[in-house]
Amino acid sequence: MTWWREARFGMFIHWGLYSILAGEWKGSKGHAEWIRDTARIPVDEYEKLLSEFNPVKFDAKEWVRMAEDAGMKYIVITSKHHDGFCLFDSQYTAWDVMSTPFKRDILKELSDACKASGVRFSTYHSIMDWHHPDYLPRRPWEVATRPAEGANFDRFVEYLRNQVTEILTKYDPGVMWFDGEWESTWTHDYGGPLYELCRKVKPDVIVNNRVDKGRGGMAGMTEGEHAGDFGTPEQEIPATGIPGVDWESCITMNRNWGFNAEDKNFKSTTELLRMLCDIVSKGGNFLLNIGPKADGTLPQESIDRLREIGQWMKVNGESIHGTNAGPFEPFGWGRCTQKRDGNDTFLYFHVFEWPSEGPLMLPRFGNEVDKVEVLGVSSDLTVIFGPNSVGVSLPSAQRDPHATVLKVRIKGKPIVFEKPAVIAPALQFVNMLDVQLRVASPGLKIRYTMDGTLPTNRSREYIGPIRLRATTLLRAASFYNDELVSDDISVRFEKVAPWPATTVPTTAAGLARKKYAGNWDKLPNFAELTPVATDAVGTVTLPPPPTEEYVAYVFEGFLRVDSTDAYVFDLRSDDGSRLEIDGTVVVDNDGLHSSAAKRGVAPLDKGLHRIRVLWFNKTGGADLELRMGQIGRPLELIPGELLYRGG
Ligand code: H79
Repeated sequence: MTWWREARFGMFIHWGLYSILAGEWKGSKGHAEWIRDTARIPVDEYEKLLSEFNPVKFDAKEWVRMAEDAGMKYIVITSKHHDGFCLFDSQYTAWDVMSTPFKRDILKELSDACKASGVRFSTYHSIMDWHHPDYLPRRPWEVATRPAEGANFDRFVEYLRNQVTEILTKYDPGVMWFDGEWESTWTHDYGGPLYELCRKVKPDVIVNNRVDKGRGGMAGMTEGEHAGDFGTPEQEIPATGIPGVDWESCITMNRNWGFNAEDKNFKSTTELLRMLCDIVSKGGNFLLNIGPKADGTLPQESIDRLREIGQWMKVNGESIHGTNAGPFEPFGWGRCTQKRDGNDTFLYFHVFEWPSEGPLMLPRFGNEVDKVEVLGVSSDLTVIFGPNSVGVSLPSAQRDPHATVLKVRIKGKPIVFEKPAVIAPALQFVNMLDVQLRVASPGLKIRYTMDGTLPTNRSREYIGPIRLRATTLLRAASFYNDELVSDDISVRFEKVAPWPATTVPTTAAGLARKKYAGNWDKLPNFAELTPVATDAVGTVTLPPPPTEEYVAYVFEGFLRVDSTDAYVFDLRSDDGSRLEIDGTVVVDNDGLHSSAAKRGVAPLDKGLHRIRVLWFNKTGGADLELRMGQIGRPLELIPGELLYRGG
């Protein structure tokens, strides 16, 4: 991952037959790379585009030069998008660029041009394929005109794997960027092996998380045990980074991925550069998309922005390339990245907004400052040092309208005056609760109180988990050299009475399960519905595949707990679900979503408790998993021996 982490900035290229249509089909506008689906173009009509694809102005070296000049370290181009058309010379299909008048292997030309530059070549390859006869499912609107009879998905997977091998061996991509993995036909049993295949054919290739089924919606981060080397937020930037987790936000320059002649909603150069600073300050990569035109040139707006981005990067690129997430939370006025320099550290502050009056005050930190400079400006900087504080003034003429970069060299690793984080399994408990406090920064002491007062430098120092046995207001703050240097945190932990157990005259093992049919966007009111089937199951489980759609299940019975305590429940589902215990909602995970987990706590007396799990699926992937654990202990799937049906 080393080169990829250092790169921080890449170019996404969406190019294919759809670029010819430029977003319009028979007067219907607003489309792009999805046009065959969104404008419902029959496959035989779409195929006619083959004879029109002739991008005579395409110049691989020129594209790579534009990326390189913009400070981008890699390009990711669509080897194949959802329409199935291949921009490369594939021995496995004629639905490729060699069947067009152009007859030039675009991937080969770009891969070669990259080799002669500082830009790495990479490919985007769609799993979903609306052209291959064996791909399933069909688009809903063409089920009648393109019947699925005779289609064999396993044969499609073989085609996919053959092409992936072909791309890896012929074009040497640094990243294999999969997409279109969300349809129900693509499962973990295909995703895991496809990742393995990439690794086997090209051991150093980096594979995104859309190879498998672990992507959590558009937020893009991997959930559960799934393959993939990095998360893929799409059209969004996470609120915070996650230490040790690799991710890349892919974002369009206007509103569309593929070329749309009417889409003039381009983000400004300033906006794009600030997005870059924001992403890198959180430890991510920025994959900025362009949608070339059918003649092989880029929209002028994209050319202009790439050039302006490049001018900024030429001066300020060192604050991006090879840097890591900054040690501070985002500021109202800008962002911060950092780079190690031996035992010392460079902090790069990206200043978006200067104060209307007076110096810009940097966040307080504990390190000695070696040097402060402005990238691209040799003089005119005024620096005011106070106790653990640095103020900076720069005449407005010297400021960069996109982002001015202050490069600050400090001794050692950053000592950030951050408030402690609280780590606790729940806010409620029955017997006792162990609470941990943590700061990431070296050199800080945490002090805390349990009587509601603000911690002072005489309060108790945190050295290990605090065991609570009664309702407590815990307050804590960070101290440096015995001085209070952070805001304080204050959390109330409550000792609660357990819910009484019920008695049931007779019981049988397992849960009663009722099945309902319907088209819902959230859990319906089951009291008004009649089940279409009823059975009994050992645990909270859905029927084995094939995945059912437009369906809901309700599990009902009793849960046995063997000691009186607070219990944590983790309910994962795709789509929505809810857990009720003794008639109270403990976890609400309702709504249309891909696989996502939520937690809740229930204080329970030793004995039997009524349990109800409600779940529904509209379309696509489906799962349901209920874990529980005594507070402070690991969570496990609820075993059958703890579940009973009423007598
Ligand atoms: O290639 C570009 C788009 O054409 C493609 N990805 C980018 C990089 C793309 N296809 N579809 N979408 C983007 C949006 C689709 C979102 C959804 Fe889902 C698919 C909503 C429900 C299924 C995946 C699973 C995202 C949320 C849940």
